[in-house]
Amino acid sequence: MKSEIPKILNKKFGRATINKDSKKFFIHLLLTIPVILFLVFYSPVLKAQDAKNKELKVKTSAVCGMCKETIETALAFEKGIKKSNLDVKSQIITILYNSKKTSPEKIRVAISNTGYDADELAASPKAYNKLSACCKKDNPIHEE
Ligand SMILES: [Cu+2]
Repeated sequence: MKSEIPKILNKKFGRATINKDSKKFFIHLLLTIPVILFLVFYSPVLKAQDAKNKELKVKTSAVCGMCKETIETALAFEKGIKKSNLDVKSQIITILYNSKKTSPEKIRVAISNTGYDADELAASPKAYNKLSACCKKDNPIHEE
């Protein structure tokens, strides 16, 4: 009789641990499945988006922070442009765009239409004349 007590305890304890383990396993599975599904179904989508997104660098005639504002704001409203960042010191604007919705040519035209040169494309004279005096391209590159 004495030796049967540990056996019963063992059985109960054993079952308890199995239940705990299978619960843990089940929860683990529930958490893991969505992650796997996400990776399987979304990675091709993410890759496809990466293929569409391209980077373009354009040399502009921007000379100050106001120029940067003007160009970046105008480009934010352009179709297919996701991001743009102008470095005033180098006058180079880096643009992330969707190559299915726009093209480097269209982007350069958009920049020209804000009054700034875009690589070989000269600024639209009409827009250039509207720029404030500090933003004219004969100014040296300056702060603010
Ligand atoms: Cu300016």
